[in-house]
Amino acid sequence: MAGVVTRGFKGRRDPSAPKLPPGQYLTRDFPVLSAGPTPEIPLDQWRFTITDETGGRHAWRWQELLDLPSEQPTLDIHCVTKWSKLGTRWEGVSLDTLLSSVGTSATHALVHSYGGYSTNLPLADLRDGKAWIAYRYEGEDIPGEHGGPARLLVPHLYFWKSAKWVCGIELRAEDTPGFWETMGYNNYGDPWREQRYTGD
Ligand SMILES: Nc1nc2c(c(=O)[nH]1)N[C@H]1C(S)=C(S)[C@@H](COP(=O)(O)O)O[C@H]1N2
Ligand SMILES: [Mo]
Repeated sequence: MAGVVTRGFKGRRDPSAPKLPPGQYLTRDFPVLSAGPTPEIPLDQWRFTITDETGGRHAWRWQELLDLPSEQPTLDIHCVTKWSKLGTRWEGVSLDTLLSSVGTSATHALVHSYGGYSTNLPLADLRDGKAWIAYRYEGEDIPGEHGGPARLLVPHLYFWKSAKWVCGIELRAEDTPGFWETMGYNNYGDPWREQRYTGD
């Protein structure tokens, strides 16, 4: 499993590797895909909480998130509805930074959003420079419709894993499917293996 993730991840740093996963087309605009209305989150009430498998809570307020060291990744994103967008520029905090203060032996993560959305993935897919809590897009605050004030970015998986309006991550000893994963979408969602639906 770890070998497969590593191979796919390194493959996209190779300039000769294809940039578009199978079945995807390129788009220049930025479609909005939301399963519900855009929630309003006043920044003085905003929290991001990591809950570990023993119930321990690690929470950051808005200013505490901004005070952490940030990164400016440039990412290719791939929606399961087949659009891909290359070279999007973001700013945010690596999950490695957030998880460094959290001792855990959990294997899975269930990500939660303001508004009720959720999505699941192996905890390993949030580590080693593969995931961020982002708060800037192309040099501006992330627009509300695209997940502002802050969203998860996990660009090596289909974009439904990149929870908009993220409010927390539950670390778990077992895997628990999220919103789309209970509705027939693939549990893992690797675009390079075209894992769109259950059974792919
Ligand atoms: N909270 C929340 N996050 C979400 C979604 C959603 O409906 N709610 N949609 C997902 C899907 S299917 C995609 S393709 C991307 C879309 O992000 P965008 O609207 O910024 O393009 O957000 C993902 N994150
Ligand atoms: Mo999507």
